[in-house]
Amino acid sequence: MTNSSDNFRCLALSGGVGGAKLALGLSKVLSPDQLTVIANTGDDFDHLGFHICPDLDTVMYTLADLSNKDVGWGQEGETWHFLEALQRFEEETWFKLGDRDLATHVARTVKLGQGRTLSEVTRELCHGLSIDHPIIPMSDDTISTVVHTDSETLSFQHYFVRDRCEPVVTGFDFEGIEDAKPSPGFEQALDDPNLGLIVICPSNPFVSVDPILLVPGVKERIAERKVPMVAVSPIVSGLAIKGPAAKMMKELGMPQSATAVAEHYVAKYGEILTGFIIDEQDRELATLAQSLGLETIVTNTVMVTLQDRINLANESLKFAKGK
Ligand code: FO1
Repeated sequence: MTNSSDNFRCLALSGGVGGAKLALGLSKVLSPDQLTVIANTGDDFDHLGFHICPDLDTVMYTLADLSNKDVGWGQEGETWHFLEALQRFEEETWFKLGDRDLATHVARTVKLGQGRTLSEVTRELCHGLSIDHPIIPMSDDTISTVVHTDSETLSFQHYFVRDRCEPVVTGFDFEGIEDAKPSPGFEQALDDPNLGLIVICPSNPFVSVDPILLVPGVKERIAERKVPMVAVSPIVSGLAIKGPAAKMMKELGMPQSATAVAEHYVAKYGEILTGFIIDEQDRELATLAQSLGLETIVTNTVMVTLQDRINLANESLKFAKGK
């Protein structure tokens, strides 16, 4: 542990694959009492009778060292007997549910059906996977990301997986967000007197980070607390490390750069965002990010090895208050 102060707490906000990598790095340097990971639930959907929470599952599998490292989602060493058998009945098989992964969706769906909240169910799933660090949904209320495209409006997984992010995006909505509340664990973490840092993991700004920060009351709570908040750019050298972030930026008429990510965050969360981390390949953009009023660190953000994840976690922690 590099940050041994018992009364330091860090909150990491994460989407799927990229965010989970940094969450893993943070979990290697912070104890379960010091780190809480909040996952986006805007990607959640009901499919084939199951309630599926892709970002929660990706973070869980990553911290449990069960994740499929090639694609980032699902479990390592999967078999696909369920999906192959399902195909015979001409049911939808575009969303690849592996046999091991399926157990998570069955367990979640059964437990939710018994009346537990998503937070309670996620705690039980984490316990079953022997995960010590708290992984908490952003809300127990249903918030569904929809993608507006130049031809139609699509639910997130239809856009992302079924249509392979091919449609041209024109905007996003988070259905249900106006009436949603942060989950109890999210509220507790935001109110923790020892909260010393919020890390926005290198996740998609539009469909992973925005839904978390736009849950009513979250921005206001962060502003009241005056806790440093640092964002790690998911864009390196004009490309997204994973996923459609750069393609979305182009289609939304934005430059595809780390600075444009910083501008997006400053426009939306300027009063609460204090720091920005960009990759050393984008070193020349550091002064631009600084000119937006953000304390900026240039470091390696491309997380290939576990040590890369730990190094980036340690760089993020440099922004903490009261270390
Ligand atoms: N992503 C894909 O690109 N194709 C899939 O078939 C797929 C299946 C899948 C199953 C379970 C799960 O938890 C995630 C899955 N994902 C799949 C990933 C996921 O839909 C996206 O990566 C996230 O929603 C974006 O963060």
